[in-house]
Amino acid sequence: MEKAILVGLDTPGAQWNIEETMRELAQLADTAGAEAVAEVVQKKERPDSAYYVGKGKVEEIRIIAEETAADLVIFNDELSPSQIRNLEAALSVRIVDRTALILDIFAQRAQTKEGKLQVELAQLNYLLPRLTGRGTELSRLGGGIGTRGPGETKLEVDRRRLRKRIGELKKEIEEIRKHRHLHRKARKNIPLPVVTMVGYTNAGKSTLLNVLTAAGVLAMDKLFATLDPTTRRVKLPRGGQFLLTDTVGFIQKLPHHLVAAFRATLEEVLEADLLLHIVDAAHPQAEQQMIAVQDVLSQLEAEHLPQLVVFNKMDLPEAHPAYNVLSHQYPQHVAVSAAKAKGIDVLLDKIEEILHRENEQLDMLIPFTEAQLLHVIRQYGKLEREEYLPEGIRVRGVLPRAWANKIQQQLNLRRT
Ligand SMILES: Nc1nc2c(ncn2[C@@H]2O[C@H](COP(=O)(O)OP(=O)(O)OP(=O)(O)O)[C@@H](O)[C@H]2O)c(=O)[nH]1
Ligand SMILES: [Mg+2]
Repeated sequence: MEKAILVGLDTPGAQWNIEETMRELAQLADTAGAEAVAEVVQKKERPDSAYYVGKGKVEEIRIIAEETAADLVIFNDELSPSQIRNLEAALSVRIVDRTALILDIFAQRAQTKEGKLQVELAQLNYLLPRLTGRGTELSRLGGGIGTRGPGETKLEVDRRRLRKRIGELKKEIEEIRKHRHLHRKARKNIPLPVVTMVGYTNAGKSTLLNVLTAAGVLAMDKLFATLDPTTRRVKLPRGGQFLLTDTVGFIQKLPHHLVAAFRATLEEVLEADLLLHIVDAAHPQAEQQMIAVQDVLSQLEAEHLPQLVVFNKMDLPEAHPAYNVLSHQYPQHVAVSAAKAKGIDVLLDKIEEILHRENEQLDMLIPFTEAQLLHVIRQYGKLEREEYLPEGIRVRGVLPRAWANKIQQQLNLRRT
């Protein structure tokens, strides 16, 4: 394990309490494979533009680094290219900021081709303005890009090579997305409403998916255990079905390059009829975590989707005080313990109720090739009239909005 010194700023008006944010940084470091050997926190109005911490603190960190033989220093915010350069010169150890740390974890976790390409894209976009020509950064990525040498010319060559690779990555990611679109288009399935789980990392999303579907998704006490979305079918109490998607966890200060790179996948996932916002109610910063999740959702323009808040880990006594406060702020909620499979019936009832809540008047023309859609209307709503016209079947009736939306989406997909 590499030895790391963790450095954070205690700034006035910060959302998170400093102990908790440093604890999270230590967890991130641990997940990435580094052991925290020391922690340095400075109370400061705002980050120093040259060194992030004050000049005196830099010297303090240098001494600690020598004493502990640290391999790297990890900073709790994203650093500017010049801050990294200055700190590297002053400390002579590797400097890693919060963004690079999260990108590193994602790089280790990515399983699918698409996930790997997206992480690489985010890493290169992060790296591009930070190339110094002095040497260490590119080799950190390992593989593919070549070894470093000093010199301005070499730097220009590297920049050009990076830009070229970024272009290629974007193209490849777009190809995969197109392919998936075609695949979806070719599938002739009965459309089902989509429920997507979102939440802070480690909230219990994968555990809940496993309880509901026996999916066998990896769930563990690590940050970002899940990267690639998984979708499973779940049965509702009164016989209906929906698709449940587990997805990557969010975190405060999620690197914007990462959000940008994952945008395409996340947007598809968020074409949902309902979001389940899973909350670790036992976490001391549960409320701040909820705010961080809402923040990422608004970055993804998904804050308008209907949301059901699921307070999880209710088996733990620590969950009760937070629940007592937060449950009033989120009237639309349920309380569960995914680990103990408690409250699952209530959760499913609530999902069913929400999916059925709003009915829509239907008046649409269904092509003969999509006649299976009539079954959906019969099963979930009321088919009042069907009229066989030369160009298809004109149907009128009522259907819960969630299913009506899916039928509309399927018809649109056929037309593209
Ligand atoms: N006590 C308790 N622990 C839980 C509960 N649900 C999940 N956990 C634990 O919380 C940890 C994280 O669970 P995951 O299901 O991996 O969380 P996740 O939201 O999928 O996390 P990421 O994939 O990292 O975003 C695991 O150690 C679970 O065993 C619960 O209801 N009670
Ligand atoms: Mg997970």
